[in-house]
Amino acid sequence: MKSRAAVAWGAGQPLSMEMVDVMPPQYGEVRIRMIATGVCHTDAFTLSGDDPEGIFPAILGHEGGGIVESVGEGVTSVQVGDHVIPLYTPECGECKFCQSGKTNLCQKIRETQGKGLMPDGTTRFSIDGQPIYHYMGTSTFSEYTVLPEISLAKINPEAPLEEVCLLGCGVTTGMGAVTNTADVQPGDTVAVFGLGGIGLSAIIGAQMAGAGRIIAIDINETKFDLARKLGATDCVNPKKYEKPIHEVIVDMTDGGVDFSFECIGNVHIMRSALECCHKGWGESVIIGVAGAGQEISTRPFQLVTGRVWKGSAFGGVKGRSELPEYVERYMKGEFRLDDFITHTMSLDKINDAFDLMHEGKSIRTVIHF
Ligand code: NAD
Ligand code: AHE
Ligand code: ZN
Ligand code: ZN
Repeated sequence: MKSRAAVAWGAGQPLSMEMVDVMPPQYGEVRIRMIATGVCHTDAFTLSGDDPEGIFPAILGHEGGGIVESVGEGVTSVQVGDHVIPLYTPECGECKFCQSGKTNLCQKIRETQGKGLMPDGTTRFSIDGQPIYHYMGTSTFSEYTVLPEISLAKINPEAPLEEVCLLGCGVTTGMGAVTNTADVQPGDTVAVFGLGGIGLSAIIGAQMAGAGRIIAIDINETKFDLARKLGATDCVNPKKYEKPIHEVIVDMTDGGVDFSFECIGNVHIMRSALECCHKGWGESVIIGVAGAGQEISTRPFQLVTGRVWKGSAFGGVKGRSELPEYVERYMKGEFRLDDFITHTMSLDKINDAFDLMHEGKSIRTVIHF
């Protein structure tokens, strides 16, 4: 079938609206009609050329919500009409990683997914016979996309896909990092570096966990109002201080925070986030994604003296078994998503969504199909 899609032809180029051929789903695959998709900083990261796994031409997008249009042979867990959230972290239930119970990082299809291909090593997208690659196994910037069955979370059909699409990445990542990767306890002091969709969701998670103090850090002060609304107790702009930001936070907190979260993707801030943690027990969680060739560093003494450095992907959430519950919690009103949706637009305007992100004017733009 034909599908409208925003194609990334090459690094650093704007996306281009195209009519793409989308093949029917093959064995174990599902074709879905996208209803809405968020635009995450990781899409911009890959488009910029900084992603070592970036492959072009590709259809980006990984924060979607859609409806099953057709299913391939052997598919048993979803049927036509089901409402689903695409998962860039699938859950097969069978691989060593799934079986371990210790991680959400299912590896069943990771190799082909990283090469922009379906598990059988081919792509379902083409234009005039030229293959177009998948992205993160999801490619949500297309009206129709094909995914492996294990990459779909079936959710409550009552949930508005135009909002819960944000649970496909940003909001789940931030909230999950606080409750799964870290274990924030009532009364803890938390620092969140970067107040985009991820950092603000980490603030929601910290507030829900009962953190006593939530320090929100960003160089763009327009983010502070929403951070406060979601539970931040202190908002700090590092540019307003002579001292390095980690020293500012240590001074504010009688020796450092219990937990910090890096939600930017800047290796220098990752170091600050670690070094603002309390000696003996403070834990820092890296969520931000850094470009090819970049590395983190610190004095090993920071770790010798009890600070812990961790990372988190998709908030440690197991997509098929746990994400539907996040949707239910949203439906019960435990947290809001509309605060995050600063802009909505149609797919043909998607380059504006990237501009708004780079200009620091949006939290999330949601594309409606
Ligand atoms: P965003 O662009 O919406 O937000 C980033 C924020 O960081 C902005 O508010 C910006 O002003 C702020 N910032 C930039 N430089 C700063 C600095 N030097 N000091 C303080 N603040 C600074 O991005 P997002 O969509 O929230 O994503 C954040 C990061 O998380 C990205 O690196 C993204 O790729 C990554 N990410 C990781 C996962 C995961 O599973 N690990 C999931 C989603 C996103
Ligand atoms: N491809 C990059 C890494 C990108 C990355 O870390 N992705 C996160 C999700 S970001 C969502 O917005 C992730 O889940 N990583 C785990 C994985 O298996 O990709 C690189 O550096 O090669
Ligand atoms: Zn994302
Ligand atoms: Zn698995």
